[in-house]
Amino acid sequence: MKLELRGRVLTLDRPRLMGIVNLTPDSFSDGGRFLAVEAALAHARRLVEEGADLLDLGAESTRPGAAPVPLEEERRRLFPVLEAVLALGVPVSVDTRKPEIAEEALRLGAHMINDTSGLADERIAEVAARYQAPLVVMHTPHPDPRRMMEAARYLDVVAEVRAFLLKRARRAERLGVRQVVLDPGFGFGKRLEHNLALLARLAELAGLGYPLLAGLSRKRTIGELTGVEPADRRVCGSVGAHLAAALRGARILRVHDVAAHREALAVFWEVEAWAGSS
Ligand code: HH2
Repeated sequence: MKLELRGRVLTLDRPRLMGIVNLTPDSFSDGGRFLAVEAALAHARRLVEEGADLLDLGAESTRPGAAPVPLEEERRRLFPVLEAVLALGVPVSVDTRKPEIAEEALRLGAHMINDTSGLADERIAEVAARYQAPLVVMHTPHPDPRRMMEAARYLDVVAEVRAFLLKRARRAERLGVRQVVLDPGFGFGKRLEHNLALLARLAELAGLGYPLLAGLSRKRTIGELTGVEPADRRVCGSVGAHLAAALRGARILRVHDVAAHREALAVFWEVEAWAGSS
């Protein structure tokens, strides 16, 4: 399997690391630190040096309870950094729910759109299709972060997420999207037991035949399982979760701590390769 990033190709025969560059003043783990373009660029550069295969730039926080960011504000936060980061030469994904932002980002040269709304506004798929960019289709039970935890009610979370993703992926394809990437949306309208069920049964989503992205980096679930409160100290727990995800077929891991994941994967994937060849 491979990811076709508008002329660039990322093979997915092993797990790849998507480094997170947050441009939000209210992100739960590194809010406010990367506001200035220079600081954001330095952060992106460091993630690339540490071994990120692609970067994910987001200017609107989507954590539970977050208020929407107006279009102009998202534009102001995102585009100066995007232009600078594109010059680093690694593929860049843009984390946005707005078709207008997606369109402008792709026009500037971004390689992929990461829509955490689960295709709430279908125009984003039309935009991705027009620019032949892959689109991440992520599950959320409610596109508004202020409402999504109220919607954290499932009979069988894995079956429901699977059905949702399949339906939205097919819709995106009908709208012309060339490549869809699926993501269960860990933490998006999901409590600990939901996240654990999804992680344990991730192979059922990997089996759908689309590249699978997993993002558990520093999330509340990691804090709940490890007892580590400050989000930026949840590195080991995040690595543990992502190795479990990789073992079940996730091939893009969305992470804050690239160096730690790179090291862990170097060992983990070597063992997997040996197991596969012996
Ligand atoms: N999680 C977050 C944001 N974007 N995109 C995908 N595809 N999958 C995810 O799990 C995901 C995502 C939330 O994490 P973070 O960016 O660190 O925080 P914030 O939303 O506060 O910026």
